[in-house]
Amino acid sequence: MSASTPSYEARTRKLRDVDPEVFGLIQRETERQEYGLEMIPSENFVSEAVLEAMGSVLTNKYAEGQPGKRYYGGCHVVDDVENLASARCCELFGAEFANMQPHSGVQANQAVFEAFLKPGDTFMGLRLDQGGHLSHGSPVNFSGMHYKVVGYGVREADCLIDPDEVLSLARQHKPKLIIAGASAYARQFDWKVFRQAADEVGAIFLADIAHYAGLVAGGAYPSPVPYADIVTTTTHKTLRGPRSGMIMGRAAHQKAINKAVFPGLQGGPHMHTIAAKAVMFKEALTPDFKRYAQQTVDNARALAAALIKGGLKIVSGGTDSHLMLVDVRPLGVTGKVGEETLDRVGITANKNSIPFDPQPFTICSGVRLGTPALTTRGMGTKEMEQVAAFIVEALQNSGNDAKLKSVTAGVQELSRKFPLYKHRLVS
Ligand code: DSN
Repeated sequence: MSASTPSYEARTRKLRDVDPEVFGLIQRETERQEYGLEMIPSENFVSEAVLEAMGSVLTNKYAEGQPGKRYYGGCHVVDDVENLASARCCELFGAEFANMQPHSGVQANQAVFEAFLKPGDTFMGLRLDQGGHLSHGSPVNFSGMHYKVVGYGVREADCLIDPDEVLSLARQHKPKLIIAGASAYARQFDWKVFRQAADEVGAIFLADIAHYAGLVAGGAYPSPVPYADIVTTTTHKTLRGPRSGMIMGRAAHQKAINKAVFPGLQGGPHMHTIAAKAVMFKEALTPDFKRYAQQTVDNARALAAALIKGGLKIVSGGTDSHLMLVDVRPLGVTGKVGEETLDRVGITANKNSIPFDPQPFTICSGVRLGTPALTTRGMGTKEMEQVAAFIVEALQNSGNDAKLKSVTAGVQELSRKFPLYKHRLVS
């Protein structure tokens, strides 16, 4: 086949020529990201190098199995890719082994259940309505459907996890697995308490650090690696990598985890994504990333303080991480109206239940905010005060179009000062 065959010609055309519709949609989304303020704490902006790895020819390769033990030929290059990613992961987190293959955080968690539990077994996790994650026992998720869930919560007085409750529930129910981790908990987990609870009842201790992974990597949040049997995480939140998952842990569990991921749950690993994870680890191993992690936390603290000054309430009174749960009721709105109002001014956030929320899940009394994406753009504590002022002004004027328009102009002006990508806004 020569370079002039129709097949070669068709295969090598640019996206904009092949599919102007999809090209246009990607353009629109690039502009939305570039000219708005992204404050969903589970979102971030990957580097152009990570994007490049994700868009590489590695997507063409099947590689079921483990490096060196594949079910396909031609895997010598992708073996090196996967080994490199795993080695960098272990170096970054100090883990004894790493499995790079889970396609997502939920699939990483599912593999842990498959490796250590049988359907009907009991496990403990933070309740979804108190900040936990879907895969930690929600009745509409595999974890809540196939296993017996014992949920722990936060104290009503200070909205902090109560170590005594964790220990006493473990003693009472003797779970096989205890999960520590959250989607909307701004404070530090005391990993030692979960280790103690697991040791007392012979349970596996799983730390799901999907939200905190980048902060842990950068030394801005305590690491569970010395305490947990297994650590799972997504790779696209504070860790700032491709949309995916991974598992780390103690060497004694490596075989069970590898088997649960493949052939237990998945087929071929996404080698282009694993390459992007390798790039992400390389970036996260730099002093620059350490600064990023600390700045993300500093920014969150500055934002929380400024929002409190503006009349809002922060669940648990503040944050030790990249996120905060804002009780928006003092400004006379619900979480739903809060999310919609912020969307209108170009600030992207999500409504979220607060602990002991009187509102249903569809309305909520809170909005969850985070600083990972804005910090990636280069914003600091000074900008956080400005962002807080936009948020307060928007929420105070949710029905006032003229005011919202002027906040939108401010949001766009600020975003333009912190350009996101150099090679992505091609028109
Ligand atoms: N959906 C993610 C979040 O936003 O926190 C958790 O998986």
